[in-house]
Amino acid sequence: MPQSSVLKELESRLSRDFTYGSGRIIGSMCTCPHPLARKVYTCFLDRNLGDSGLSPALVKLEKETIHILGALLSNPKASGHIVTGGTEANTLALWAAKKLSKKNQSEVIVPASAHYSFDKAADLLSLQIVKVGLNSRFQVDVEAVEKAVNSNTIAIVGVAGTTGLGVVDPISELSEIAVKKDLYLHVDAAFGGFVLPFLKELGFSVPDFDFSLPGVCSIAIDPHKMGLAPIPAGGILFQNERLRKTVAWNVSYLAGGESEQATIVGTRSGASVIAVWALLKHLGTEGYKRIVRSCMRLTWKLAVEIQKINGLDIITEPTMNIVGIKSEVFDIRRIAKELRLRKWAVSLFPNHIRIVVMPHVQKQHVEEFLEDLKDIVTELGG
Ligand code: 0PR
Repeated sequence: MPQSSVLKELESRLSRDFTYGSGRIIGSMCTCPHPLARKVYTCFLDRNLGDSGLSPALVKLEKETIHILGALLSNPKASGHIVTGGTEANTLALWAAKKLSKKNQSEVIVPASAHYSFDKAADLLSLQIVKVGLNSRFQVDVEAVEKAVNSNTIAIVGVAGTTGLGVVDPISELSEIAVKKDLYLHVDAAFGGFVLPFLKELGFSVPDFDFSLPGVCSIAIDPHKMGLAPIPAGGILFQNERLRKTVAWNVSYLAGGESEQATIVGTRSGASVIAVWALLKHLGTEGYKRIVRSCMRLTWKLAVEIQKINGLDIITEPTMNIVGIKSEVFDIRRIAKELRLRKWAVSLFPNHIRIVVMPHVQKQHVEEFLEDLKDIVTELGG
């Protein structure tokens, strides 16, 4: 096929899919990449950090990127990488914990609200996941975590911005347990990492969740969620270089000479790293603060309006730009089905619909969504 026909066919076939730009995807944690990131990414598509000897300048850029993210998370000395996403970041954390554990130890304690990537990682690494229940505020029950610790435990996971509701676990209490029991503590801030520090800067009270707590060994923070970076861009930060080294491999024969890899994948996108660096430099604290502020304003508006609809309620006050819609009256699956028929891409959890007010979701989209929601409830007899 000539190039023009290939392009035409792709354009026509893919135009049927949902796009962020339409504002109809309101249940996703990704968004339209920032125009600068898009530009930079396409300029450097050929760069491969798997053969790092070829690109010493790019290696330096990744170190700078990690340094900036580390500073954002209270530890400029953190060591880590830009990876493919939260799943790789969480897997690397459990891998490091496993490598540091004693022989035959295999249990990892995670909140019931933890992302399914921990189940995947545990399956791959032959670890056992021990799921602990939540308190009335949907945070992990710290007492239950302490009770679950035994001689077989290798790590504890806390979530700063849960997938379903954006809730922050009591990480400082988990840190105390980790220090007391000498356990690895990983914090999954894949979503919250690009929200919480800026909420704090905006004057909101944000609980400690990062390397300011002595027990925190690693943090997942994803630029391809609220960082506005193109997919794939996750982040894994270890408290120090020694911890990062536990998952490092030396490869001797590469074109760029001997190289070290501390990621799961070998060949990996240098363009992703360059795009994240560019965004951190361009947007900076002020830029991300503006983005978080505008998402939060719309989130609160949405939460208030949902509570005014007969038969609907929110699960909990939003901590970040995520709202959980529940109903005591209607079947929430039915409402999700009706919303999907009206071309809203919502996310459905067992007891609630999750709305994520990402930067591509604008005021008019929220208003249109609320209108449809009201119509649906009326049709269902509310
Ligand atoms: N940790 C947390 C707290 C997450 O919420 C997620 C994904 C991950 C880790 C894993 O991240 P990766 O998907 O980057 O590996 N959270 C979203 C979710 O499962 C991912 C997502 C993104 C889903 C966009 C849908 C979508 O359209 O809901």
